[in-house]
Amino acid sequence: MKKMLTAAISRVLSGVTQKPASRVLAASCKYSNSATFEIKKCGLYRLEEGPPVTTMLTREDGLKYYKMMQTVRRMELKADQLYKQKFIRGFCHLCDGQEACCVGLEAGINPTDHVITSYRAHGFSYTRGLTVRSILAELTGRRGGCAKGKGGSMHMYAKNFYGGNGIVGAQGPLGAGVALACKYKGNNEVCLTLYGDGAANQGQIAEAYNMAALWNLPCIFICENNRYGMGTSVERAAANTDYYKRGNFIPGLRVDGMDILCVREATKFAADYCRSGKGPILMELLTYRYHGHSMSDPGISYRTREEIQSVRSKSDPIMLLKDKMVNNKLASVEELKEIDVEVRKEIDDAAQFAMTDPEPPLEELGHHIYSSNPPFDIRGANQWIKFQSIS
Ligand SMILES: Cc1ncc(C[n+]2csc(CCOP(=O)(O)OP(=O)(O)O)c2C)c(N)n1
Ligand SMILES: [Mg+2]
Repeated sequence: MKKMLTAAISRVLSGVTQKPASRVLAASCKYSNSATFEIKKCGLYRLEEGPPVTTMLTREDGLKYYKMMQTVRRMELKADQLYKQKFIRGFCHLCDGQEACCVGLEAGINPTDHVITSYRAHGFSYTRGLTVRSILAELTGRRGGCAKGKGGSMHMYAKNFYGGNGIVGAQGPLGAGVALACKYKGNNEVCLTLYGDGAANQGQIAEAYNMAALWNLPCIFICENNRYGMGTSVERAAANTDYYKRGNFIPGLRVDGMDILCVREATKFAADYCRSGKGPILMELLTYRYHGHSMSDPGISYRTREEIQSVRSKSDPIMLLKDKMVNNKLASVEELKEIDVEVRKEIDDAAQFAMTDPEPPLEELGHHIYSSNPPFDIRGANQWIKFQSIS
């Protein structure tokens, strides 16, 4: 009897400790297909109604968002490492901490809609469809990079993604222009025009608001308020830190930019608003960057380590989604860990490619200046150096 009992206990224990694939499969039957969540109410400006305060998350979408956010996080951490190893040179602005913004915005629009952003563009490049490989190879200036190694950190482009813009605020008028094209073509598409809290103080942003409102353009202006423009806090830079009200005549939403579900719902609301022909709308996403402004900024001279730590421990976007999914049986901790392992492998493979792919040959320096044009000569650093521009 005692022997039988011992054997039974050991069977049970071995089932707990070893975890073959069949067990994971059996466990998946215990998952819920979806769950409903209460989300934070958005601040509203010139709007009677805002996005819903409850939303449904399917297990499938939850797993997809988790993997995408984790990929962006790991890709940025790898970029940090490659930069320190001098594989990446020049400017490099990382977006870890802000993952719920790029992933949540993409979840609220269609791939046929349009996105334009600032130099903090790696996450958007990925969510708009570029591979990690082509992004990291662009950072290291290699041939297989998404801009053939000639754009670098700030100049990545994809279908319906217009970069990657190094001049603070310059993408504001361009985004309004893309929205004008949507309206002109009557295709019911919208343009997400992103800028930072620092850029929000620029004149050209106000000019873009004005034209977009005058012409009723389907433009969603999105201020990613990560609390700092370089080393200057929003309180020191802006007379009015309610960025969602700064469109004056344009309605606005203030959104919890650390909660992917809030971002998704607000984006759907804003896109519906634009598609119904009401003109532009503004969203302020409250978020935070863990890294300094760029790789040359350690990011701790104008803010405390405690502040960064407190955001990490209380409102990390990946942790928030993970908790929601696990507490509502949409996924298990083990399953999410398996995703982490997969993501790490993808990033490591991509980094290997980015370090070993050759640089583009010098003769190609002048190529692709225009997307379609007959070849023409261009001057190099002096009049005797000539390159060819070939589209
Ligand atoms: C027209 C112009 N002015 C100044 C700069 C230098 N600059 C680069 S980033 C930056 C701060 C922008 O901060 P914010 O808009 O909050 O974006 P974040 O970096 O926080 O994403 C400044 C002043 C620039 N690139 N372009
Ligand atoms: Mg900022």
